[in-house]
Amino acid sequence: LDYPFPKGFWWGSASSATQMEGAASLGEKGPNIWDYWYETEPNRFFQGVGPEHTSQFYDQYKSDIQLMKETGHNSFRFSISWSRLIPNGDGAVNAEAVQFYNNVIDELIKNDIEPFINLFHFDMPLSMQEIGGWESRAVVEAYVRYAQKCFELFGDRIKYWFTHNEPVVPVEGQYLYGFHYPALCDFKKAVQAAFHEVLASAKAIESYKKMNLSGKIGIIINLTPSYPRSQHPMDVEAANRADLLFNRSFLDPSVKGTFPEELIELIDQEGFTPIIAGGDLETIKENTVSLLGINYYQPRRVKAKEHVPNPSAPFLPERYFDYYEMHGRKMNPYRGWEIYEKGIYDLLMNIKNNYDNIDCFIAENGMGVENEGRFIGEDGIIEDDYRIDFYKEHLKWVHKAMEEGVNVKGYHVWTFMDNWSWLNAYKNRYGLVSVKLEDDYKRTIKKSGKWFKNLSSNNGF
Ligand code: BGP
Repeated sequence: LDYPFPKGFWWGSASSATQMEGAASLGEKGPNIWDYWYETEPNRFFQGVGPEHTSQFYDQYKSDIQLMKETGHNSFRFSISWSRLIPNGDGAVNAEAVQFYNNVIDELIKNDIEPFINLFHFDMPLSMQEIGGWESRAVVEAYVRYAQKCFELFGDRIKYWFTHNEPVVPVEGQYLYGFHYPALCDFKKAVQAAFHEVLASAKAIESYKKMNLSGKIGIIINLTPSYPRSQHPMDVEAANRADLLFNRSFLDPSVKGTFPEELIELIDQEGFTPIIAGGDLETIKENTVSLLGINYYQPRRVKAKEHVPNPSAPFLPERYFDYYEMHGRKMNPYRGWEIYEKGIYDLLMNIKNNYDNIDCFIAENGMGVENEGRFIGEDGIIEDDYRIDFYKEHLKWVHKAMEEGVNVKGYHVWTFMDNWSWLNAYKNRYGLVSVKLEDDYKRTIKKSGKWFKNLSSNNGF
């Protein structure tokens, strides 16, 4: 093996409830913002395919878990749907949901696949959004009760918990750029929502610790390393600001228990200081994560602003920097995101050097492809060599970071099987396993799924 990985390394994938369960209105399940948004605007992003029709894991979890085995999973991350478990967001628990998640957990364990549970993956219960979503303090408290319920119900078997997936994304989507309901554009609300997510995470960690269970609890953050166009101090400063706003806003409080001073100054100076209750900052300080999941897709290429921003335009992070298209950058030809493999190494080294070398793992990394059916070979399987190359090239850099001392515990791809995307339903496919919607959601392992099995069995490549 050119790239061996240590014994016990986690190989697997990540997923989320809304994107793969289907059964969105089954039984007592309450609506979340996606059910509602789809119902009211089915063609805004979703091309007429809604959460009801996501990959049917709810019905097929048993055979899907067999496919996880066949594709070499020794671990699997899924999220609990808050509105399935607690239909009103706060209060009574749905017994059918408890049964479902118990079944999934037990089936995974029976098949030697370690279940990793994430508590929040973009799917705010509608009743909670109606009282303000992450902007509202009451929702923080309801989330903590929901988290506690999950620890009580499943904490005997779950060793790895996560409070959020990509907490910056609901802030961007709901409060800045309009791609999650209610699609507002309000920087002040965005700051309050971000603060509440950080607080909710710390409070969930606090209640987990009080229960004296033996697992670890962490958070999953998407990191987009910011690269300046040049070493000119203004470009460097622009990249620093993008890093503060998009990465360090969650990374620092989650791992170090404090917000960066420079970020606080920036927010205060613009008049966006959030409401912070007495004791909140202490709660955040005392309840940092013991494991960090990192999602990596692409870097951020940043330059200093070239034009004075129009003061009457809505205030967005881009007030502080511009993006630029780096000459010669490598693009994913089948979707449009930049591919920069070394970014994964740079961000891991940053964790080692500036975040106490906390235990971490790659919690999502993957390549979306449009019209993937065009790559079906004669044997009827998708020959996704581009995806195998993508994984290999990233894993080489992960390996190098580990050789240099970063505590990386595993590598999870996005995702196990093709699933529904928040922005474009089934347009971009990511799975190790394909899902054919028009053929009763038929699953077929792709070439990358077979490759992943070898990767995991050999513990390297
Ligand atoms: C991450 C999310 C996932 C997933 C992925 C791919 O940010 O955690 O939920 O959707 O991105 O993105 P997309 O589906 O938009 O192509």
